[in-house]
Amino acid sequence: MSPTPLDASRLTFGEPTWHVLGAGSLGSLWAVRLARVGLPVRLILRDPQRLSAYRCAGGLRLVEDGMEQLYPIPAEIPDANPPIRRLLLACKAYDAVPAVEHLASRLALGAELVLLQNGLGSQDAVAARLPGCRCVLASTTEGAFRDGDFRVVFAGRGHTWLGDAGQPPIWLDELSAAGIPHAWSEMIHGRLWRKLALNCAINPLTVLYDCRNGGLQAHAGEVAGLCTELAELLRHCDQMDAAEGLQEEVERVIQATAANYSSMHQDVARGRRSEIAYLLGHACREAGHRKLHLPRLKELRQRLQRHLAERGLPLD
Ligand code: NAD
Ligand code: KPL
Repeated sequence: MSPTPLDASRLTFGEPTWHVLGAGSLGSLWAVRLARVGLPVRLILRDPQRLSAYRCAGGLRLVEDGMEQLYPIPAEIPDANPPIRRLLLACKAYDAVPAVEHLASRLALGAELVLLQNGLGSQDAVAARLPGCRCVLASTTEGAFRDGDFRVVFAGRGHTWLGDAGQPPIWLDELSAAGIPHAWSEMIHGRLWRKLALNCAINPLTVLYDCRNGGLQAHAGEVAGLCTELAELLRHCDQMDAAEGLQEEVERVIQATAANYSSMHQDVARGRRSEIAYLLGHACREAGHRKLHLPRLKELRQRLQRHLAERGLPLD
């Protein structure tokens, strides 16, 4: 979808700025698309060193359809002064709570946050720390990666589902104007659970077998066993729709992404922390709370943790 320049007459005076925390892959992708249709955007970078590196770089570079463009979006550090009314939290799940704790004093009462984290667990932890704010959950199939400092490649067109228990927010119009394909979902938890289950069935095995997603076709029985247990967990978590046809979708995703390395495989191969605690860890904790016996999932988590420990990576 190509972006539509925003009709400035639709912007009311004092339209909240989109603060974007995390100038990584998805944060940059969102910041650029919002800024280039004239919406107010400010990046929040980790510290003064990152801010000065950003200023030296002259802005964010986005590579889209093979073309690179520079976007000099204003940036600041978390300790800056202006209050925040709208925040896109675009960091990894394990960074979400420390990031909002650092910003808490700047968040206006009733501030709205979009939580872009994969998996489950970080969203509730963030919301619990910000009782006066609205936390909208997001699940996306868009793909982007960093191939340099403040340089991001838009690698895969996709869709983002957003939702919470309330009514759709008015700023969805701004996402449309910015060409960010999205839909409001009253079943956002179901979507996040389904994605979590897909990630649990695929990502850890690609790490353990050191293979691309397609390599799991040689381990179809193991994948099927995991899907049986994941579907049982989803049903016990009242996610009937998310449990439906899980194994078939996992097989389809393995086939459709056969040439790709999963995100967890990429993290581990680069010696980076994985989001295991919010994927397999969350699944195992929820099974434990419900006293469910899911031996394959439990064993998979133990194998993955041993593998991470051998490489000196965090187990959670
Ligand atoms: P990323 O690592 O590329 O970017 C995260 C950025 O947040 C980094 O630049 C990091 O320095 C920054 N950050 C962390 N804590 C911060 C803080 N306190 N203050 C300022 N900056 C801080 O991560 P990503 O790939 O954009 O992923 C974000 C989330 O989206 C993850 O949960 C990921 O699983 C999910 N996701 C990513 C993709 C993708 O294609 N990249 C697709 C689907 C889902
Ligand atoms: O979401 C993915 C990931 O790698 O995290 C899948 C769908 C498994 C594709 O690799």
